[in-house]
Amino acid sequence: MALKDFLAELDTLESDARAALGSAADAGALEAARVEYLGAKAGRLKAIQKGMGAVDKADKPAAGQRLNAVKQAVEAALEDAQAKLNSGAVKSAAPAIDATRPGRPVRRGRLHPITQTIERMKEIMGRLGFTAVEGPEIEDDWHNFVALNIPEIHPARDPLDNFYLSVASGQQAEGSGQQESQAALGPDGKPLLLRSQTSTVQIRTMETTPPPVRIVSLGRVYRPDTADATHYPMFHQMEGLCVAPGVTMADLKGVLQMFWQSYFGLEGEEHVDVRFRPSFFPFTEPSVECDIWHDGRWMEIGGAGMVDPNVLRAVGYDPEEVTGFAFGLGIERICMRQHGITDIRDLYANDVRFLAQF
Ligand code: FA5
Repeated sequence: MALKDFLAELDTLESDARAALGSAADAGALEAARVEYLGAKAGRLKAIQKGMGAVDKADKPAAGQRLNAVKQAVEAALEDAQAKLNSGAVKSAAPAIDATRPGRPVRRGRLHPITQTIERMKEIMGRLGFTAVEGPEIEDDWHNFVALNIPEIHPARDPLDNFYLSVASGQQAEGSGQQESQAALGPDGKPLLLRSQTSTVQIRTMETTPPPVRIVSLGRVYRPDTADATHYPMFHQMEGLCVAPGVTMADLKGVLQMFWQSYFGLEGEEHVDVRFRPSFFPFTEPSVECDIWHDGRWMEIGGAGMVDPNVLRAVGYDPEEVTGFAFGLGIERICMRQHGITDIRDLYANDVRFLAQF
C-alpha cells in the first residue's frame, strides 16, 4: 500500500474520532466512541494498524510515526471529552426537570410526639421559674442510689430491675462462642448502670449549686420492664426540684396545679384538681403518688414528696436551713392521654403513618 493512502486513512479516522468524542452527550455515547475508534480488538485504529504490513518497507517508519501521533491525539481527545462530561459542561439533550409535570407536595417532617410533649412541659416549667438541666444517662452507684437514700440492701438495686453495664473482656467464653463480659465499674469501683429515674439529676444539681435551686430535668430512663400497652423498657420522665428556705408541700401542690392548668390550656378560674395519695420513695419524706382529675377521672401522673433530709445532707445542704419538694412524672403516659394513644409501643414502632398524625 502506498504511504499516501495509509496516511489518508489515518487522517479520516482522526477527524471522525474527534467529531464523535466531541459530540458525545453522555457517558454511554463516549464509551461507544472509545470502543469504535480505540477498541483493542475491533477498533478502527487497530484495523489500520493491521494494514501497516502492506505499506512499503521504506515507508514503514513514517507510517508508524503518524499512527502513534494519531493514537495519542485520539486518546487526548477522549480524556478532554471525559473531563468535560464530568464537569457538567455537556448538558443532556433532555431537560433535567420536566416543568410540565404536576407538582408533588413537599412533605415536611415534624417532631416526635414525645419531643413535642417535652418541649411543651419545659416551656411551661420555664415560665414557672424552673431552669431545664440535663444529666447523664449512664449513672454511678452514688447518684442513682446512695445519695438518693437507697441503701445497699434496697430492692431498687436488684439486677432484675436495672440495666447494669458490662464491658467485653475480649476473651471468648468457653464453648459458647460468645465474648466474656464483666461489670463496667465507675470511679468508685461500683457498677455503672443506665439511670432508672431522673431523680439522679436532683443530686447532680444540688452537688454543684448552692440553694436555692429550682430546676426541671426531662430525659430518658431505662428499666427492664416487659413492654406492654403502658410500659416500655426506655421511657421519659420529667423531674422537678425546688429547694429553698421554707418550701412546703403546699408549694408542690400549687406548682403542679399551675403546671397542669397551663398544660391543658385552661384559663382564669378553671383549674385542674391535684390529688396526693400516701406513698413511699426513699428520697422523699413524706412521699406521695400524684393524680390529676382529667376527662372525668383521676389520672396517675407520677411520684412526689418533700426532699428527705438525708438527701439534703448527702449533697452538703443543711436540712435545718432549707427544705424542698421534688416530683417525677412519666412523660409517655401524659402524652398518650393527651392524644388518645392507647399503646405506648406505637410511640416507638417508628411507623411514619402513625407518627405523622401528631
Ligand atoms: C419514680 O421514678 C420517682 N423517681 C418519682 C419521684 C421523683 C418521686 C421525685 C418523688 C420525688 P415511679 O417509679 O413511680 O417514680 O415512676 C414515675 C412514673 O414513670 C410513673 O408514674 C409512670 O408514669 C412512669 N413509668 C414508670 N415505669 C414506666 C415504664 N416502664 N414505661 C413507661 N412509663 C413508666
